[in-house]
Amino acid sequence: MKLYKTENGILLEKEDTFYRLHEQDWDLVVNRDNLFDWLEIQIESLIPLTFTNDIPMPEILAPIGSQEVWASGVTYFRSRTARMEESEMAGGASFYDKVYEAERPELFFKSASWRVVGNHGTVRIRRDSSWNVPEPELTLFASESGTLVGYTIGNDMSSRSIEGENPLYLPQAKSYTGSAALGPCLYVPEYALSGDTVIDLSIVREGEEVFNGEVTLSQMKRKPEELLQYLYREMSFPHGCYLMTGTGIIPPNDFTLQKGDIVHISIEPIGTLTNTVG
Ligand code: DO4
Ligand code: MG
Repeated sequence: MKLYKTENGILLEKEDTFYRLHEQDWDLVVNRDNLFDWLEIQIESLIPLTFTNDIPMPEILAPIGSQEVWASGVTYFRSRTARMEESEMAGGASFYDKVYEAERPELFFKSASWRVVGNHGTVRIRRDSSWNVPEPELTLFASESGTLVGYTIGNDMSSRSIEGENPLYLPQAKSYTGSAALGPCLYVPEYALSGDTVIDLSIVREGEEVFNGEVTLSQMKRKPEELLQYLYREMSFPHGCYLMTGTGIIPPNDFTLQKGDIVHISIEPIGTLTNTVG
């Protein structure tokens, strides 16, 4: 099942049919350990909606209320190698190698909810950054107790030039206006996503695809539960929390995003997150 936050309230989609939930407070709806079962019960008393030209589907917003967005780093071999290359001159290479092998993962704060961009929103590259990429990431949603209850698609927009200059600049490379996108929905499955789930990234410039890459979840070194366990160790999240799980797709080193590029990130059961670089 999929939950959409829209300009006209919270919609539930099951098998291509949409319903409007009775409960319309996003934080109350999503923050429950048994979210899938609760939605199954809700649907029994909901009326199917029909969208037409006269009554179109309302605009979809980022699937977030009061939740924070955190992110994981260097969870794929490809990410480890790319970071080692970009920070070689700064002497930062060994940090990335070590964190890839270490028991403790890299976790960092990515965004407050109000700064998150939704599907079809505009993401940004920093004006003081010369080398920029989108990072397509499976994004977990966990309830207050740390239970994984759903997924969305995340774009961890990043400055490789700033991060590569000095690893201590990571917060500036990762967190700025327009650097975090989530959507299109919160996907709430009965069972966890399997390792053969594919993440696909396509970057389109002036109508031409300039980069395409894909990776499967099985290539991630860490388990989602392991990342959440570390995140929740010494931190409380009263409304639940989103956690991006790191990127396994990084364009070649001579690639940088340009204004006007369109970034599509698809994860089959969840959908596609599309953002324009502004
Ligand atoms: O170590 C820096 C950030 C890594 C990251 O964002 C990723 O691997 O996705
Ligand atoms: Mg990332």
